Amino acid sequence: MKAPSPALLQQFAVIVGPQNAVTGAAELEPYLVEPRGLYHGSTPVVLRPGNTAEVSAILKLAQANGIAVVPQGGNTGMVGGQIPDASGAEIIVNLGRMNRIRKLDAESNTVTVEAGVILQTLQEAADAADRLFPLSLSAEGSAQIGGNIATNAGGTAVLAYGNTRDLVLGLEVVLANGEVWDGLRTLRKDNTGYDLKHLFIGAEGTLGIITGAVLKLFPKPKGRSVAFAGLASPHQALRLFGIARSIGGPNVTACELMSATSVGFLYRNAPQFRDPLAGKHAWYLLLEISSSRSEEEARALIEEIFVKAFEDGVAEDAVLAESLQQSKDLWHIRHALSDIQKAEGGSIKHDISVPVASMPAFLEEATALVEKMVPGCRPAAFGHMGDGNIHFNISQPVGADKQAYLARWDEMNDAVHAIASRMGGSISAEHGIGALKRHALPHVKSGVEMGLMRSIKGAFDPAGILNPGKVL
Ligand code: FAD
Ligand code: 2HG
Ligand code: ZN
Repeated sequence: MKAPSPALLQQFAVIVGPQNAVTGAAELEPYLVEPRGLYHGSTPVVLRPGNTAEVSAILKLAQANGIAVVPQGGNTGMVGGQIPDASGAEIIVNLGRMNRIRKLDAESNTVTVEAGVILQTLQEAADAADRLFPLSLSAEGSAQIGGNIATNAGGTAVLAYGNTRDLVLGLEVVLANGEVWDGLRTLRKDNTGYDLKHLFIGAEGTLGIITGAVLKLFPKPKGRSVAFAGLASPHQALRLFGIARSIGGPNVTACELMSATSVGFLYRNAPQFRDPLAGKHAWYLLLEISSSRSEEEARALIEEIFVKAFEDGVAEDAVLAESLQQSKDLWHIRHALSDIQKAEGGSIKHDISVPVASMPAFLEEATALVEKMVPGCRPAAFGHMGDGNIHFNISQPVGADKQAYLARWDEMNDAVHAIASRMGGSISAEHGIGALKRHALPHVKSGVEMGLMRSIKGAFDPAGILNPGKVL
């Protein structure tokens, strides 16, 4: 697509006000690189609109002039969807200034927000109203709710509350031609024609710019208990999860698996973290139990789970948090695992899901395969075991050349994805397709599915200005 002329850039700047049109090279830089450092884009301008009308005016002008627009939230996406290409022609629309919580209705258990509200801010607002907004992920201090919706983010509470898609009641979206769709409905039941919001959820900014949302709130649990267990294998982790589910049922609100290598990276590179267990174990499981009644009930359930786990020889050791601070510390270990991998050099990442019961077989087979492909590589898997979603990330061999190792990304991805696919799994459980996995999409979707997706894209964005080169 063509680059905007200086005169057109001026017109875009007038819409948001010159102070909200970022142009200097140093000021642009934070908008142009993403967390993995895999993509580094270029843009003439980042526009930071303050309201829906401004977003509408930007898209109207962009479509009329054939200018590509990359929507961006907190820039924490893992597949490069929020980064423009290297041409320097694409403009970024960052939603960060649209950060108002418009209405929190505790009685109806709904909250209406602008897209740029930071996830953690929303969690805190719900908490202050004695409610829970359950979406939780390690990047919650920066990720925006619009980005969460655009990626249908998963995170650590999917087991109990579902993906972001399950938390959305209504949306406000600016279409490619600048038209505003006001779908900010608060209803829990509404079977009136196609449910359009679901097309925008997970579309990664390719069908419209989300400017507002109505989200579900939940009763705040009265008690929470967190345990950190050491285990011999993913098979034992699966058995522990089974025990937890049979005793705790819907009270099991998180089940996160971590390999010894993944937590070892943390203790080695960030000494402020301490291993909560005395001995060494091959795998670790963080289990969270919530109770709508009391701390005592949550504690009693988790104790019952571990009595059974030790009786059955499933867990080798475990610590149960004795205080809120200890619970936070255990969670902190889990949340730090993604970032710390950078300290160990190049990491080739996977975000796969398989049926939960296939997780041990997947890990065994995939580990053997990558160790054969790159002798000395270090699988450092961790993830959302309760959802069958593992981040099967492989760090480079110690002392290897980082770029030479990363050059094997596609080859390793293809091999690992083939195993997941054979097991009926997905190559992107929660991070999306973006730019990173675009080439792989036609291999995991049928011709019928690709055709339908292209038709939808053509109907919503006939000029192809919205996030070109992403997803499709
Ligand atoms: P961005 O990164 O800015 O954008 C992501 C995509 O959404 C892009 O395609 C962009 O074009 C589009 N987009 C953004 N805002 C809008 C909008 N308003 N309208 C339309 N399109 C838009 N993800 C998980 O699912 N689960 C996890 O557990 C998880 N943990 C993470 C941990 C770390 C340390 C990091 C760095 C990332 C993690 N992620 C996780 C990935 C990321 O945080 C999520 O994808 C998040 O939902 C992205 O939100 P964002 O605001 O940063 O979006
Ligand atoms: C998490 O679960 C994120 O922490 C990040 O989804 C995963 O770094 C990763 O691959
Ligand atoms: Zn994750």
